[in-house]
Amino acid sequence: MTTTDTSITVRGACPHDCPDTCALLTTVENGRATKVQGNPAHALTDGVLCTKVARYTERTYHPERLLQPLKRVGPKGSGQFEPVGWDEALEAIAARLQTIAARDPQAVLPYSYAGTMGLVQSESIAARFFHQLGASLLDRTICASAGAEALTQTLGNKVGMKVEFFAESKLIVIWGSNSIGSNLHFWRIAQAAKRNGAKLVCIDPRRSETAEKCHEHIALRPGTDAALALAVMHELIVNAWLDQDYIDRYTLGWDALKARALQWSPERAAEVCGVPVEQIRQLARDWGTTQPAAIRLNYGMQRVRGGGNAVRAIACLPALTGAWRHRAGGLLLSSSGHFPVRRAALQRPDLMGERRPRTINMSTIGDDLLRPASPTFGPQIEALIVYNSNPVAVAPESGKVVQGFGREDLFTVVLEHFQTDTADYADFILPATTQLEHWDIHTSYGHTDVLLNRPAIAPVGGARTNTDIFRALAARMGFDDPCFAESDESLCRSAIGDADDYEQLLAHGFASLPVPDAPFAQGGFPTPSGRCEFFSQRLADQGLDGLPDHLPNYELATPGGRYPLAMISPPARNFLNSTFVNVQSLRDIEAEPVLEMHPEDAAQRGIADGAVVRVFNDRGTYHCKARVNQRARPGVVNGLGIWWRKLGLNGTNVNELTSQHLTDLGRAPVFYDCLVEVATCPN
Ligand SMILES: Nc1nc2c(c(=O)[nH]1)N[C@H]1C(S)=C(S)[C@@H](COP(=O)(O)OP(=O)(O)OC[C@H]3O[C@@H](n4cnc5c(=O)[nH]c(N)nc54)[C@H](O)[C@@H]3O)O[C@H]1N2
Ligand SMILES: Nc1nc2c(c(=O)[nH]1)N[C@H]1C(S)=C(S)[C@@H](COP(=O)(O)OP(=O)(O)OC[C@H]3O[C@@H](n4cnc5c(=O)[nH]c(N)nc54)[C@H](O)[C@@H]3O)O[C@H]1N2
Ligand code: SF4
Ligand SMILES: [Mo]
Repeated sequence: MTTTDTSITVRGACPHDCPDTCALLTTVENGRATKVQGNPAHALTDGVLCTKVARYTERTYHPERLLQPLKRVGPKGSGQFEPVGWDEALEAIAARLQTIAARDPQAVLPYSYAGTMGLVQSESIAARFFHQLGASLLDRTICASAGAEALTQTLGNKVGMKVEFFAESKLIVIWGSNSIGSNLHFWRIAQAAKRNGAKLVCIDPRRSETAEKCHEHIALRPGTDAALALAVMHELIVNAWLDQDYIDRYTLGWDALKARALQWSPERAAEVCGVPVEQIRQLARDWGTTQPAAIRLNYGMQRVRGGGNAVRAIACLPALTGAWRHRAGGLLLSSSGHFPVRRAALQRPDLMGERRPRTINMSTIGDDLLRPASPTFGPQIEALIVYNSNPVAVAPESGKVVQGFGREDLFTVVLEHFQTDTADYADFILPATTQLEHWDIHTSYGHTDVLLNRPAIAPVGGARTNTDIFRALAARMGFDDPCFAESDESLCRSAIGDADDYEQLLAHGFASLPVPDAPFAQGGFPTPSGRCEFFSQRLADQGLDGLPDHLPNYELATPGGRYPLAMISPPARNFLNSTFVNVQSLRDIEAEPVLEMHPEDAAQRGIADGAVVRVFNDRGTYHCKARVNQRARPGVVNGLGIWWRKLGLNGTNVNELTSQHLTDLGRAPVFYDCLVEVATCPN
């Protein structure tokens, strides 16, 4: 913290679900935050923030910020509330939870995700609270679990290249990621590489902001990445572009993978992927003949049925050419496995004692809220405590989600900054602090630095930290274990590393993990075999295919089918999932919910650019504006997300159309495996 005569500057960390985890500097004048900037001392942030967080004060002091607890007064979902005191709200919530828990605590379900990525304000006191109660456990699958499981089965953990070394790569393949929109600081590194002569290739069905700035764009059909990766392997084999020494020493299952890859000629893959065969050959030639070569894989490509297998196939490519030998070679999907987080100390699963509560998958919350009690399911869900998430907007098949949240007999508490689509369905809404108002500690999934977030300002209005709210509830429920009294600063101190590291965080705001420059130059993968596992015995033991393969999407267009268009719904650049949709200046940039369509698909349906259209399938209907342009490839429409339903054109968003199917690995949702039809909308 630095002080001048008129203002102080406080070091923090961006809390959002973004791989960049930027270091923040907040200027505070007379107790009010006046500016949020990137910290120039943190190399990866380099003083630069995205447009969203550069406007953080607008969000923090938003006129609609929740400032006091609210109690429902109208019918469920009507959004009618009246203010109540904290004591009244906490008493009522504790009493209701106690009544339900007396029958079966598993009827209570926490629902949270990454509204904040902070280790303290996400799963620390909250997790302790639900563990002590014996509530159902939540499988947090909504974003990354297919890729995470796939990476773990192949490389051994969520580990990979250090992001800064992409600057030295000669070939960068950006695979299933719109870096400019969702990983801005990586894009800055890729630009540095480009200036040094690197070739950039983007693999994405959408001609994204990133794709149009790369040397090559491979606009494949959604869900066909494994076929592409296998065909690249085919070419590496037939052209002898392999590092056989690396394969022999540091990999497992090459003979079997080789046999599989030889079934995937570029011609066969071209047919499946819907791209020119020469583009596949060129990708293989680039990958096979350039060093150092690196893949920036991201989660966008794993939101389909075969997402896990696709990540497995792609994660094999660096080992085949020995790319890992160089610090600027290899692959990065997530770096989160590098961080030695003391999760058990933070979350205290031991508080469950002998109890083994059931686990509910957050990605099927629609179906699960509508499920009656049964011997296989257990008790009906009677209470839901939502924090750091907006499931009514972000979970798949919203029709079901809304129906579930609309159950008059369901008791719902939502901890929030704003009255989101989810908060509309609450019985009680509790106002939570933002990152400028609380302590936290942050790891990252896009780099290998730890960051400390200090509060810059006092809580706005009557807001309280998530931790404080769960501490207060614990006290009212009679949970007297001393762990419920632990302070946020103490939690920050004990979350990662040792005391010296924490002193450095206090002094500088960030610290780098001691990760080797080229972690797998000589193998040493954290798998059971210590090798890069092309073949996974662990998967085979579960009765699954031990080798990666192409699994076609659940929803594949067929000639004459009712829903001929594949819809993907990647994020709009100026929103972060559903966060920021209510910030006027950012919503003004996005203007309105849009569906990008290729001119041929639009012409066939008589749809003009700018027309309001109806996007529909058997699950529901979504109205938005058509943007007819070349960002969409033929046969694929891009419904940019994730709008608040109530700020959309007909009170729905893209998730009205998505399904609750799950991925091959990791039980994740398949947001981008979704067929629709589009028609003009009679006004
Ligand atoms: N501005 C902004 N930044 C964000 C987010 C946000 O909402 N807005 N969200 C954050 C979160 S939660 C996450 S998980 C990360 C996600 O970060 P990324 O994984 O980089 O995700 P996206 O930017 O969504 O990019 C996904 C890209 O994948 C493409 N895609 C869709 N289907 C396929 C496919 O089958 N194959 C291939 N190859 N590509 C496909 C989409 O068109 C899109 O351009 O971004 C984070 N950063
Ligand atoms: N169709 C479609 N659906 C998708 C995706 C997609 O690409 N397409 N992406 C998916 C992905 S990758 C993800 S990660 C999920 C994201 O799903 P969520 O994690 O639910 O993300 P957000 O929509 O950003 O909602 C986070 C909420 O947490 C609140 N919040 C932030 N900080 C705090 C805090 O400190 N305390 C409390 N109490 N609340 C806080 C914010 O105000 C915000 O309303 O959505 C998924 N849904
Ligand atoms: S959202 Fe991402 S790019 Fe924007 S400030 Fe946060 S970490 Fe940085
Ligand atoms: Mo995500």
